[in-house]
Amino acid sequence: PSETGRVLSIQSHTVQGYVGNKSAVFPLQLLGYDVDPINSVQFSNHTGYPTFKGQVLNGDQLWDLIEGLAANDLLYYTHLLTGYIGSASFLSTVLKVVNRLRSINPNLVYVCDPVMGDEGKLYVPQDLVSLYREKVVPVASMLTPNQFEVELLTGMRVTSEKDGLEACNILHAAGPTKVVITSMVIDDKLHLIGSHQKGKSQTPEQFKIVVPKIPAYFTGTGDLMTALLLGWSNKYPDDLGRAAELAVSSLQAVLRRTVADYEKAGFDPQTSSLEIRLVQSQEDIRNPPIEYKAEKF
Ligand code: ATP
Ligand code: PLP
Ligand code: PXL
Repeated sequence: PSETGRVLSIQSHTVQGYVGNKSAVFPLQLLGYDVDPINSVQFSNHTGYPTFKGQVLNGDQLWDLIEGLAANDLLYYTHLLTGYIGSASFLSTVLKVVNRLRSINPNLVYVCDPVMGDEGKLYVPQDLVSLYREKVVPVASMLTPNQFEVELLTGMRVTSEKDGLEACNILHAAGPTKVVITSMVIDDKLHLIGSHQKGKSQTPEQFKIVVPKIPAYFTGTGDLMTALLLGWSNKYPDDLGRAAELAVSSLQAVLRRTVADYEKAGFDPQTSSLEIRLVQSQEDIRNPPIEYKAEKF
């Protein structure tokens, strides 16, 4: 594995529980990265709980932090990572951040999880969809949509592996050289589809990883997955399949531990959304035994 880097991670912060930066910063640090978090919100807990309290950072406040870093020559980053973003104005400022970071490091890798919804339901304002499609996708280096998000970005229905591969090709043509559809449900199993276009007008290298669906509902797993994909794909820049095997194997180990720990404590893991057991899973993050293999198309 090669060099690590310095990551600017613009994501949610929750006081309790693991979503957004709480789910991404620690794993990236374990993999050896310097991670500088900007908290796009600070909430008591994630929004899936009955209530939450807290504050939202606006675009001007984000830009203020960037100016502060710039004034001290602290804007050199190898990677920018973004996840859930709640408003078009904040996302527009993120676009300004991408340009600013690339003016300092033209090789900046922008890893974007275009969080918009899941299972046919949008949980961001509608005006974010066209902004992601028209402005964000073209500047992203790696994109990690789920099945629903890939449909929103390409305008096509994506229900089979073949659709997924075609959607990846459409997204490559729009910008990102690496695309990972983090989950598609096919026959009750979860399929991850990965695609790496190594050169302009080259045929992408494509693969899938199939995992069984665990009968429980987790929050923050998408954020963890994107962080792990950033971490491993930078260590294996020419082998996205290998990077995805490592990320998936870590993630599944975390999820198994999470379910086991809830059961030990006497909770039924099917009754509510589970907080992932991140701190307890350090070894599975640093050194994941590969249990799930990438199958080439
Ligand atoms: P996004 O953050 O873009 O909305 P997403 O919807 O894919 O991403 P999740 O559904 O949280 O995010 O899934 C992230 C990863 O976690 C996937 O690769 C999936 O395989 C894994 N995962 C999530 N839930 C389960 C589950 N119940 N059983 C097995 N794996 C799961
Ligand atoms: N539900 C709501 C209301 C959200 O805001 C988010 C944010 O991303 C999610 C679910 C998704 O969580 P995950 O990243 O685990 O898919
Ligand atoms: O990506 C998950 C996420 C991020 N940020 C906030 C959330 C959630 C999931 O519920 O509530 C604030």
